[in-house]
Formats: sequence, structure tokens, C-alpha cells
Amino acid sequence: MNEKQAQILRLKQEKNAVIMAHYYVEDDIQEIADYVGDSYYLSEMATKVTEQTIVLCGVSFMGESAKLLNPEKKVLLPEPEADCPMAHMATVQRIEEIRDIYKDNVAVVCYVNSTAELKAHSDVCVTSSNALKVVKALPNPVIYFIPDEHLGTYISRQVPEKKFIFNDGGCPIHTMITKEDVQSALDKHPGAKVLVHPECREEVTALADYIGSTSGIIDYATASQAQEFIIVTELGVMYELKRRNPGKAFYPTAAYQICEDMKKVTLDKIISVLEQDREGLQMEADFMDKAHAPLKRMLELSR
Ligand code: CIZ
Ligand code: SF4
Repeated sequence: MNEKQAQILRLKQEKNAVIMAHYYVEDDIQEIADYVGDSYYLSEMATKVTEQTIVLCGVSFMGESAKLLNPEKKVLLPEPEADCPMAHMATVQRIEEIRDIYKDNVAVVCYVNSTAELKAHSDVCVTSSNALKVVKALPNPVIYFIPDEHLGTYISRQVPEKKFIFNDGGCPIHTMITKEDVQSALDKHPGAKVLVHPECREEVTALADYIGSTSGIIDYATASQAQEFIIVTELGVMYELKRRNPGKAFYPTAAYQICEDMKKVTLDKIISVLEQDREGLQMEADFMDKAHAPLKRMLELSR
């Protein structure tokens, strides 16, 4: 453990804080975090921890979700500028237009990778781990899926009985990966299993041996008899994959997929956010109630 990591462990004790980190942040943060996981796991854990302060190492929508699920807790984002571009790729105006057309038939299903503003206008949230279960459990025959058209398309294929309306949005990191990028990794490592996140384009999921969330990918590789894997999601997951599977080999695609926003969070920024005793994320009470409702419904429907 380095000096900065040790300082964070001292500070978090002093401040009664818990450190939560997404799989896509830097390894040195994952090493010292109390909880590391995907957005579903982090939002579930946020409802369970007893510490008064949550330091959320990830992009801003993850901090917002932690705050919405814990209005009475202090939620600190070490780097508030770390933002997910996809989180902004839908509009309230379009949601209202769709509601006008489809009335009660439509459910607005919002991937958690979205701003609190979009959540506040949605019926239910989903993550890549629970989207299928939640969409199937909804009584509505029409689904407006925001903001990610790729995850939406992937889910729609498995729920043919519902009509899906897609939105023009997607993760720049997962969508930059092409089938040629995956193929060139396969040419170098024939026989490797291809593990793909459903935020990827359909031409890429078509090449997959397994499609699932980041924790799904990690669990699949850990349980598998195979020894080599091509990882088709953000490369932060390599830390946990190698930690759990020291004997196995994991390769990126030729696109070398890195989310720059996730990498903006650093040990130094965690230290300063803990030292400075900042106020933490604030949102209006009425707005919080509206944005919390779809997250709460997600947790209920996915249990
Ligand atoms: O792409 C992301 O930001 C993902 C996969 C988040 C999550 O954990 O669902
Ligand atoms: Fe957003 Fe994509 Fe980064 Fe995830 S990997 S935080 S979806 S930009």
C-alpha cells in the first residue's frame, strides 16, 4: 500500500466515511475501496452502508444515485467533473411527446447511466444486470428506452411481446468498438472467449460468447473452464478479472477501450475531498422525491 492509500484509510476512519468505487476507476482506487462493483451493486450497497459519508469514486450520475437512495447521507464526488456523456443523451421534451402519444400504455425505462433530471421524468430505472427482469415485470406494452439505444435493442430482442421505442444515444467508449476490433483480437488469440457488454453495437454483441454487465462478465470468466478471454467493455474490469483469476489471460480489443471520465478520479482527489469537509451533493427535496421513485421501483422489481 502506498502513502496516499494509507492516508485515505486514516481519513475515512476519522470522517466516518465509506469508499465506493466503480470497476472502471483506476486500480489504485479499487485496491483500497470498501465496495467495488457495477452501478447496480453500488446503488444496492448505498442503501445498506451505515457510515454517514459516502465517497463515490465514479462518474457524477453514480453519486446522484447514491444521494437519491440516501437523502440523509453526505455523498462526496472526488471529481464532480467526471461525467458520463451518455447520461445526457435524451431529452425531457421527447419523453413528454412519447407520453402524449402512448398515454398509460408506455413505460419510460431509464438506464441508470442518466442524469437525475431524466430519472425524475421516467417510470423506472434499470441497469444492465436487471433490465430484462424489470422490463418483463412492467405491465405496459410499450417501452420507451432511454438513453442507450444499444442496451435497449439488446433487451428488446428478448422481449418480443413488447413494442420498443429507442432513443438516439450510446456510450462513446462501448460504441467505438467495431467488429473488426474484436476480430483482430481473435486473430491474435484464436480460441479466446469473447465477453461483451450490452452497451456495445449489435455487430459486436453478435460475436460474443457471453453478453452481460461488468459483474456478469467477471463472474462468467471466473466460473469458466476457458483460460483466455477477450474483454469487450471498459478495461478497468481487468483489475478484478486478474485479481480473481491469476492464472487466466485477458485481452483488450484493438479499440483499447478506456473511459477518460472514470480515470479523472484519483487518490489525490479522494484525499482532498475527505480533508476539505465539503457539503456534499445537494438537490431540492421535491426533485429528489421524483428522481428517487424510479430507482426505488427498480430495486423492488429486480429483487
Ligand atoms: O458503462 C458503464 O458506465 C457501466 C457498464 C456502468 C454500470 O456499472 O452499469
Ligand atoms: Fe459513460 Fe461509457 Fe464512461 Fe460508462 S464507460 S461512464 S457509459 S462514457
